[in-house]
Amino acid sequence: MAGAAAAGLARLPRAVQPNRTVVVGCGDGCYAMSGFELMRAVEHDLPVIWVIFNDAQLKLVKLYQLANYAKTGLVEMAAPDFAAYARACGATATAWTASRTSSTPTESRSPPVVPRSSTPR
Ligand SMILES: Cc1ncc(C[n+]2csc(CCOP(=O)(O)OP(=O)(O)O)c2C)c(N)n1
Repeated sequence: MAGAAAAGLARLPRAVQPNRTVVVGCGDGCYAMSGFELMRAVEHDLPVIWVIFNDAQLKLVKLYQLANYAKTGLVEMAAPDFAAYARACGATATAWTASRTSSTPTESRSPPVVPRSSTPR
């Protein structure tokens, strides 16, 4: 799944198969645009696991800019506190991180799963 617009689909599989946990995979930019989805998940008490691919930029937008204008702007982002963002939307959230420092992925002790909303407000 890619794109903030697609994040809205997070609720659909849960509605069809209510006993299964929803896992959303998206970029950091798309996650930053998903506040309403987080709030809806909390409202309906839906546990959601977000796997956020954090490259600190809107890469797709950057590529379009380069393709059309041969330069880029306003596409780099400071990494926010993803779990704090989810908590601001009313979720109970915990963040784990996995990093890649070379061509070989290296995983930290915790799984790369971000945040889980499970407690109604
Ligand atoms: C609600 C919404 N607004 C704007 C867009 C346009 N859009 C498509 S990709 C993208 C940037 C995504 O950045 P990121 O999630 O960090 O992924 P990356 O391109 O870096 O892999 C944007 C703003 C969208 N898909 N959905």
